[in-house]
Amino acid sequence: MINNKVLAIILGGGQGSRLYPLTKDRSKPAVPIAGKYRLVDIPISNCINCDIKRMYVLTQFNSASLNRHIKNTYHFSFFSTAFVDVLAAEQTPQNKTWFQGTADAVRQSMHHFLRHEFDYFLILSGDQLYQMDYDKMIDAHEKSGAEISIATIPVTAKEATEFGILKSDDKHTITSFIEKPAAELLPEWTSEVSEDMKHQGRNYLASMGIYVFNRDLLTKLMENPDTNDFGKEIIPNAIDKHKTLSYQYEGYWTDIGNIDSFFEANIGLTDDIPKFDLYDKKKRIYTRARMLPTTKLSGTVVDKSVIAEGCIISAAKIEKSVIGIRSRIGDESTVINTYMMGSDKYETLEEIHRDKTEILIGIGQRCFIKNAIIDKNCRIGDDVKINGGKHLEDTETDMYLIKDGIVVIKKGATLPKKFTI
Ligand code: ADQ
Ligand code: ADP
Repeated sequence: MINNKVLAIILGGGQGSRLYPLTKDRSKPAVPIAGKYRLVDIPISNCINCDIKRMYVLTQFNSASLNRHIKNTYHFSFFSTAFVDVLAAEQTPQNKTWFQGTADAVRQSMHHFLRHEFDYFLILSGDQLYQMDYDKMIDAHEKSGAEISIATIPVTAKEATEFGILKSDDKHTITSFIEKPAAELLPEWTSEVSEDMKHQGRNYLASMGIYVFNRDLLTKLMENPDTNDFGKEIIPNAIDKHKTLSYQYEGYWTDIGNIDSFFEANIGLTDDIPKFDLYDKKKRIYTRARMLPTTKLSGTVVDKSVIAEGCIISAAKIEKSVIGIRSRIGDESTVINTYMMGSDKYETLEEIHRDKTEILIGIGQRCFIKNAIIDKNCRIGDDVKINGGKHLEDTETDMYLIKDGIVVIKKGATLPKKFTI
């Protein structure tokens, strides 16, 4: 089944600077999460789960890894009109610049979208972790007679300054909107929320950056070349002129746009009952089927961790960590509170001898690694110690970056034996 009323646009990221260095060599949607997925798998899976099967992923730069992932993962029937297409910022005779913002990205790709038949644009962010049934939002949009709907969620005062904050009337029509208000302005922006939300101190209604637009309206709004951003311009300008519905959601939703929230979201998967449920049969998260062998563990005490397929592990201890595909961790090593993304390939004995490789891909022996993100294909020598935490200052070298106490080892970096951070 395909929902023929909706065309989904996934905003795959601008410069991706807040997720640097994970976005150094890849576009944001291609950043690996949860040991075996990519960021873009989240909105794509949410769409597939409600039969929205025509999707464009807009990204600022074309990465081979994103294209390969999409091409190898999302195959629909030969007879179906379903597709997932990546549109990277392209220079055309009319447009010599990159996307100037989220609305500009949509504007520059409008000619691709309007070739299709549909009634509603569903605009999604590419850097959020959540499972949502967009069908219900589209239904509410239709029933209310709104021209725009914004998915909203109650947030705390601390979070409110990071989001678009709005107020709505008793019919959930949005009456005012402010993008990322300064803390001093917050007292004017509280909303009526449920008892449960009030109890959690979540008194502000935030935009989740998920929008439904009637096709004709967005087409018209995109004709104004001076508006570049949904949050800063399109939405605040539109609410007075076009009925805009607040579609309130209270499930788990988190923005994973920076290193800290990205790390927390991944490590959160190791909780006894994670807020993000990868085991829900009806809300599946899809990714590339890689046909990897099972994981082999020997002599390792594993506590509260998730381990992807194809790993070879003989560490002493793995605790509260997410270990990605094809990871190799050597004898007597300890890994705590760490997200290891894994690697793209196994090194064969032949290759190791031929290249006289001293430090193999993965984590060597007797290492101690805590509070770190290890990007793909890193080579961590024996006796390396990484002790991340707030005691470390933000810094960057060729091999790693430290941000908010989290040590991020860059993709493909080699840490020599006994290296200490
Ligand atoms: P932000 O997340 O700060 O706020 P923005 O930086 O515009 O907004 O990003 C929205 C999404 O678009 C992200 O997934 C981002 O990666 C992507 N994006 C940004 N620039 C892009 C570009 N040039 N090309 C393609 N994709 C791009 C927005 C809203 C707030 C709302 C929060 C909720 O503006 O009102 O509260 O989302 O997270
Ligand atoms: P994963 O999703 O498993 O992380 P990637 O898409 O990053 O995989 O690819 C893993 C490895 O396999 C990379 O080293 C890449 O070069 C190689 N690879 C995968 N698919 C292809 C392909 N179609 N053509 C060439 N190389 C590929």
